[in-house]
Amino acid sequence: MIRTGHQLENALTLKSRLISLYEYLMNEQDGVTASKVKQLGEKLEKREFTIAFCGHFSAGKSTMINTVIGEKLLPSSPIPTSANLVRVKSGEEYAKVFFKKDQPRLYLAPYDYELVKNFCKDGDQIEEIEISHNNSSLPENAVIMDTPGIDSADDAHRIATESAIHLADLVFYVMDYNHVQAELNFLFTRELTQSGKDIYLVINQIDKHQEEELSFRDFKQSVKESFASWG
Ligand SMILES: Nc1nc2c(ncn2[C@@H]2O[C@H](COP(=O)(O)OP(=O)(O)O)[C@@H](O)[C@H]2O)c(=O)[nH]1
Ligand SMILES: [Mg+2]
Repeated sequence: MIRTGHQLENALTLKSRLISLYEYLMNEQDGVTASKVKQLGEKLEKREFTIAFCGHFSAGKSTMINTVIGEKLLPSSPIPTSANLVRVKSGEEYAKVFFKKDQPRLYLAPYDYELVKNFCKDGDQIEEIEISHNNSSLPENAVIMDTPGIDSADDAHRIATESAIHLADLVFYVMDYNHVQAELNFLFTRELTQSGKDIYLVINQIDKHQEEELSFRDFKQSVKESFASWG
């Protein structure tokens, strides 16, 4: 990649804006938003490009991410799990686990992959997991986020505002073929679109389509119309 003088200037301007914003928010005693701004600054520093996968439990997010990475790093299960936030990136091999109450723990390779996979499913005690993998097909500086499953309007709002979505450059919203027209999907998509996110809708588990029940053309048309009717 070639960085032009223009891009460099933009990054510097952005950095100084983030610093001013951070100072302003701290003065206003809004530590929560300030810490999000700080995370954005760190992301800018590392030149990270982040892709978030969001969606209902069992839509197939983790399976899809494993396919992209080229390895079964994340647990995928037919039983809906209250998973936590998992960040996957390429680099030296380690896993870092952030607990809700305890200090974070770092697992250096060779570590117990099954243990870390189980941590990924523990949404009660664990806040976030960072997995760095040296054999992934992810480009350097790219980060993939697997977000907790959405199961209610409250979840949709929480994931959109409280999780790490502010760090996402791109959002893939994954839906199961059989649940595309759920109200939750429209709510979440609208909330993210209104906050200015680039969001791509992914209809997964397309093998469930039965052409004799409904033609693919009609299916596609009705999905387009429904999303359009929600703006
Ligand atoms: N039929 C079908 N099943 C899938 C597909 N993708 C994933 N699954 C299954 O759906 C279940 C949930 O997948 P998972 O990746 O854990 O979903 P997540 O909760 O969104 O992360 C698992 O049993 C997967 O094997 C697909 O394209 N077609
Ligand atoms: Mg999952």
